[in-house]
Amino acid sequence: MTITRRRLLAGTSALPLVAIRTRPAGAAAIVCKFANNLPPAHPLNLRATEAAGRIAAATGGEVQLRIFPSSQLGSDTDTLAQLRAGGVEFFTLSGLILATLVPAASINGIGFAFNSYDQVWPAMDGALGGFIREAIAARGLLAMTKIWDNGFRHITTSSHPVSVPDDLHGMKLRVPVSPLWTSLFQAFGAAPVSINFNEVYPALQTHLADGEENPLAVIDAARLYEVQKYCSLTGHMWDGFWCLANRRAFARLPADAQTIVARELDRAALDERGDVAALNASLRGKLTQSGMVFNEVDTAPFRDALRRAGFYAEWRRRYGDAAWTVLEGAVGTLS
Ligand code: X2X
Repeated sequence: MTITRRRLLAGTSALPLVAIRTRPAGAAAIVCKFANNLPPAHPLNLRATEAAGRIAAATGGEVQLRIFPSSQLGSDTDTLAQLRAGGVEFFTLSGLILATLVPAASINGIGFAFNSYDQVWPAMDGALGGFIREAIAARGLLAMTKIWDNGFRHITTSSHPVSVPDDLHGMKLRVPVSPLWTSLFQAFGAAPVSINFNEVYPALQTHLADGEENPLAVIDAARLYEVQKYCSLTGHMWDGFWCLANRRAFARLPADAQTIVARELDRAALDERGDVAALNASLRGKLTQSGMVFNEVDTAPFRDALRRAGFYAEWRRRYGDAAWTVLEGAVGTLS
């Protein structure tokens, strides 16, 4: 590719000039792997790719983020281990899965805690998110300030719509690898099976699982509508991706590059939140055209089922009163 002078000017004119570094002649670029489990078409990958471009431009090419979508470097469980060991520098991971290492990080996934995004962002950008980020730091990982959106999760199945908790009874339901997810669906009487996302499509295709649950943006981007018929709008939890960095790798970046990387990843997170909100509002029509059958769900019987099963009491005990108070400060009294 030839870069003409015009292109060069067009490409850089939007950047604040103060942010541009020049790489010392001969200095090697620092290449960082940025891993995630989502398909390339998901807004998380589109916005991460944009951030990588801005970071390269603002560091004069010194810092290069290489994006690895679709669990190319391994399952979430494997990639978390690689992040800790330093083989992967950046990784966006659901707080609920991160909870296998940082138990507090699943707290936003308590069933029916959040009603809407109006509660989610003030909590996750405020006290609740701060509490979780401290717990993450205590386990040696660095979380960027802004959590990326996954979304409110809904249940899909190949067999029948879910309208009341009994519809889940005995259902082989794929859940991500996380104690909270297993506990939630056991409380409904389902038979949850823990499967990393990179194996979900074939697991549904072969009926290793008959159902799963995800936000509409994931159901669409991963083409789960090809192997699932019904989508029941339970919105049973809100889930987001912490943008995690290996602390030693991040500390090795030049100080001004650290500032640029953190700023641009947080900017990408905010852009991605906007994209996902728009998709969540529009995708029902597209997925219906692809053959999915949607139903609205009255969530009250589901909350009652959780209460009766002792779900809230159990998780309050597991997180501890201090954490539970921060959660209730954001969403009101639970249980
Ligand atoms: O594994 C999933 O279902 C996904 C893509 O939503 C998460 O990463 C939690």
